[in-house]
Amino acid sequence: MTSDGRFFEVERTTRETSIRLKFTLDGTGRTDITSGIPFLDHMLTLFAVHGFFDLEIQATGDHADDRMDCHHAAEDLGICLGKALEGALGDRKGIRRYGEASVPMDETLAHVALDLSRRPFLVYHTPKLIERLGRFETELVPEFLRAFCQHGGVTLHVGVPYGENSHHILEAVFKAFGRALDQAAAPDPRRAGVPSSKGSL
Ligand SMILES: [Mn+2]
Repeated sequence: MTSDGRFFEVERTTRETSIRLKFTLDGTGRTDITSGIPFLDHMLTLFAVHGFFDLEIQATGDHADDRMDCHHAAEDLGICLGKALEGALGDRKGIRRYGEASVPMDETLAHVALDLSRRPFLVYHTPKLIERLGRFETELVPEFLRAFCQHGGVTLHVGVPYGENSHHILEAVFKAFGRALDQAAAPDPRRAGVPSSKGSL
């Protein structure tokens, strides 16, 4: 595995959104993100900075219309980030496969555990969130993450046992998500092949 080669670019256009996303697994946390949803830009920046990924996103679509919600953009951004992870990971040989992180943010604690298993699954438990942060509907976080898992081949568990402030809760989730993914995707020098007793992922 060459650590500087783990990069993938996705371009995806539908009648609902048009997205260009560049993802570097072994980056430095450099970001240039304009999704059209400022709160989601903030969350994806935290994900990249704390995971040491480079992430560029340009997204346009029906979410620019104030009469529409952000659902299509959130789901399609999850699809594109998942596809980019799948492409950047390649054959998944020699990686740690599992990652986990607990991240506090003031009164909140978020725990994320993930498996780069090619078994898409999302488990998501948080305290009740306020409906909206900016113009972003907080119920779209699991929609984004589910699409990411589906297209990235990831089992992802998000648990927030306690927390009060919705911004803090989601911020801790995205930081922990970045840290856990960084750990799982990192090379394990003891592992020559695919990290599975079955011999394939
Ligand atoms: Mn913040």
